[in-house]
Amino acid sequence: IKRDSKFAEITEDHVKFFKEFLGKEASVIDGVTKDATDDIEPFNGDWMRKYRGHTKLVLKPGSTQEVSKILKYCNDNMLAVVPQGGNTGLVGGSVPVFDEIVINMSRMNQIRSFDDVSGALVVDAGAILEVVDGYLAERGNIFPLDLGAKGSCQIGGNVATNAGGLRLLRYGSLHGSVLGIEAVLPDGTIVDDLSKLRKNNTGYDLKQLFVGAEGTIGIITGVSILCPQRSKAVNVAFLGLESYEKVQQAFKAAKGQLSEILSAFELMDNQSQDLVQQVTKNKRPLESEHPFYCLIETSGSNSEHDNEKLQSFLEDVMEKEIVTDGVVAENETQVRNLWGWREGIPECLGHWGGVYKYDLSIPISELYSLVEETREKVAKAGLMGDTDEHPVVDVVGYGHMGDSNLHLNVATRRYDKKVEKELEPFVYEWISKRNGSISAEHGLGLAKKAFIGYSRSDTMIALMKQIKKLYDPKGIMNPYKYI
Ligand code: FAD
Ligand code: 2HG
Ligand code: ZN
Repeated sequence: IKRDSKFAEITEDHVKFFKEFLGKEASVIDGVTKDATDDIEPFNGDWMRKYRGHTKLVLKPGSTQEVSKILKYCNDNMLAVVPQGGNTGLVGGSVPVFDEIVINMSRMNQIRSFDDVSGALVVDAGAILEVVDGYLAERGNIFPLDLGAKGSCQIGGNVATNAGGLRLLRYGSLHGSVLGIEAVLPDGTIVDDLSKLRKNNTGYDLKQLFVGAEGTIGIITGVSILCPQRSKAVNVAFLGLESYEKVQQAFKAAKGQLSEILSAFELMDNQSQDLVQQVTKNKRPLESEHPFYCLIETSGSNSEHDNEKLQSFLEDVMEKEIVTDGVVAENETQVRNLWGWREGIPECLGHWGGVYKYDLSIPISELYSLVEETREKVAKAGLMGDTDEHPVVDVVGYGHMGDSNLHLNVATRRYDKKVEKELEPFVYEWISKRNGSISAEHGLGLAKKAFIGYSRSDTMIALMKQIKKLYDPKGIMNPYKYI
């Protein structure tokens, strides 16, 4: 792709305007009037080290009013922008492609209000997920989303990507838990829809458009969200299984026997666990190796009762030889340790250099076949080997079994066109044939933009383009991405 010449180039006058009203030094990183390369680089590169932009200006607004003023000015002057949260997104959506201005939300990080009766929390978009969840924990509540990047990702980024995470099975999608949104449109208009109530059937539910819009129609500045009570009893089991067939049986049994206390059912193949071990050097949770592992979490109100339920579930699935081996965490440290084997996968896989990531919705019966077929294809092409000539380290599968969401990851020594050609469009065609989704929870960004047609019809894409045009007629919001 080429830089769109309709966008203006940033000048010293533009920078002067921003500096005047944003005031504080820390809120403008200026690479236009001076060399600020070192300070700017972290905002240009993404978490996977796969995408790199060339912005010369990073703005950090401190209020909704400031966001409004920035966007109005950019819109009037045809300056393209990229909204940026914690920059942990996995589709290259949060970094510029060319010289778009980065609008980084990290300074807007206050908790605005919390109602401990209704559970409605109102928070600035730039607040960090783990910090917000810590605040809620002190009050006996929980944020209805959790994911491995919690230490860096922001609520605004989570909502903008409609992140799914580790407990969607229990707490549902953000489309259900977000109660309201405050956002700024490209022309500076502030949309104040920060409702704290669950119900409001008076017309189109416009806030939903911002959930998963990836910064293409406006900047989210505040979020109101329903936060459930934190469960007093959390139990975690880690199981070893001999086939994907048995994983499915275990999932069905878990839903039946653990029903209302089941809060996560995560899948990991042995290959993924092997790579995690190579990086962390930690001792694996089970004595011997198994082709598949499941992490099951229960969250309920009565520890003894929940434990009993989990134990009898385990006895049952082991007696029926669905599960070969298993371990139950006995304390907080063990809970964290077992979760580490699941949550740590994305970070460990990056260890070798590059990872091709596919985040897919697949009918559950066929979910793992794609990993096997891909592994075979990559091996046949002579790419497997973890050497300079055969750069692929391994093809692994893991993910949110409870949501039919597979993460197919191909760990490689470097990003390499030969590897990419083996994987694409193969993976997308495979998904399309099964009416799956080529992006279950990470979004489109730059990485998946070209492939939206594998999951959406021409009619739907045309409607999306109309929405984009309506909200952002000049096209300054996160250009070159999404649709
Ligand atoms: P960024 O990466 O900064 O931005 C993401 C997108 O949102 C960009 O397009 C950006 O322009 C836009 N954006 C950001 N803030 C705003 C705003 N205020 N207004 C408008 N647009 C905005 N995702 C899952 O769904 N489930 C997981 O389990 C999961 N686990 C992860 C684990 C790891 C280790 C990592 C690195 C990522 C994981 N992700 C997961 C990816 C996920 O999308 C992000 O972690 C998170 O939701 C993005 O938040 P962020 O603040 O970092 O947003
Ligand atoms: C997870 O579930 C994240 O761990 C990341 O969604 C998945 O890196 C990936 O492919
Ligand atoms: Zn995920």
